[in-house]
Amino acid sequence: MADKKADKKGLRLDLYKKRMKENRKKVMVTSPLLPDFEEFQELLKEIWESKWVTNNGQFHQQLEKALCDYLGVENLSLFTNGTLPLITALQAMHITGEVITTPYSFVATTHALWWNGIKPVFVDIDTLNCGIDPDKIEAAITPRTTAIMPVHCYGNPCDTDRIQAIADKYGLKVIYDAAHCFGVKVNGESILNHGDMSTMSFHATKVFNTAEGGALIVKDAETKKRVDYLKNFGFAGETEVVAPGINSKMDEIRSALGLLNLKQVDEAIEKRHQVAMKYRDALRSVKGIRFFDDMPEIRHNYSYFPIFVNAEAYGMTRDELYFKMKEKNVFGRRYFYPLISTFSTYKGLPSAAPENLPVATRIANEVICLPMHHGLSEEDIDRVLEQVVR
Ligand code: T4K
Repeated sequence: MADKKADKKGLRLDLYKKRMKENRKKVMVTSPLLPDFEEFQELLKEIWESKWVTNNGQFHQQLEKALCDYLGVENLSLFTNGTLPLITALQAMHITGEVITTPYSFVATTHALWWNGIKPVFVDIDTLNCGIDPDKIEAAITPRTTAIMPVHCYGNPCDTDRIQAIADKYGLKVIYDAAHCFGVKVNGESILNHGDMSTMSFHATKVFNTAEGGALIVKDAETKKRVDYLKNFGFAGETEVVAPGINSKMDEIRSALGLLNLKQVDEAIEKRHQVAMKYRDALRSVKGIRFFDDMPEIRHNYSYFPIFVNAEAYGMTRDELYFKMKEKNVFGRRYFYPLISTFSTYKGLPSAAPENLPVATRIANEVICLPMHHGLSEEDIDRVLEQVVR
């Protein structure tokens, strides 16, 4: 009898210790997809033996081709991150004056305009997808407007048809910041084929990563040639410089990492999908929490799982929930709070006034992106939900 009691106590202690260990373990908002280390070493060995480590090497060329095939695009140029393709796209198309954009994104989107001496004009967003609201674009167009730079936020496609119709009516270019869109398709077609150009980020925190990296997707081979010059200081040959380019070439090590990650990205997206379904099942009945369901005819990539907290209905503010999660080592992120339009560089712009951006202002105060990645365990998911479900 005494033995049995001791066993039971021991079991409870083990469970308690397991729980404590789990609670101490951090559940991060994301975690990078990494290939098998030995497979990566094999490719590194090839790089070491070839002594060709950057400047359009064999892995760079292979990755550009493999990404075109995977993503369903014709012309893709690799970059060192997702910010320089934005800056380069604007250079390549000689965009000047004013560009209409969203305040609800990562700062890089607007910084790319600023680095080109372009004035950002912020337009409010739509709650349906957190992308720029097409109904509000025309009112922001002035004689100085030359382009629209929307973001497919969280990988949710913008209303590309309506944006294109407005661009055509006013003779504007469209550059999509598609940093979140790896593998996203609409009616079986890549989202990256919309607009004049699209940009991607392959940062460690993205669905597909090369540690740091990115790409610019363009319409034709001639434009890709120009972009390739621009990312290589403007060199068109050993001694000829045709434009004031920058250095943004992806090296062989990152390209090799990308080639290996590409082989496992579908499996990673499926794992993300499973996480999304579990979150949705558990959150559907929680009052005051809104989230996105799959949209018709879209192949999603589940890059982020944003929830929007209505403080009154939920009985707790977004920040109260965010810090409560943090205390339990569950690390969501408030992407995208604060709005770009509130940062010191931009807040003086007339379009940055909160009255001009009521939806974005509200959403930025409601959002928490829950942990979402391929490596989340059942226990991790339960720990996230324990914090949010009430
Ligand atoms: N346009 C849009 C719409 C974007 O969202 C972004 C970038 C860009 C353009 C520009 O692309 P890049 O030039 O960055 O390629 C992160 C990323 O740095 C940034 O790429 C991303 N968007 C943005 C939304 O999020 P932080 O400051 O939140 O990252 P950080 O370092 O806090 O990492 C978040 C979590 O990820 C960590 O808490 C843990 C995990 N993590 C992170 C890293 C770097 C890892 O587990 N391992 C890692 O190596 O900005």
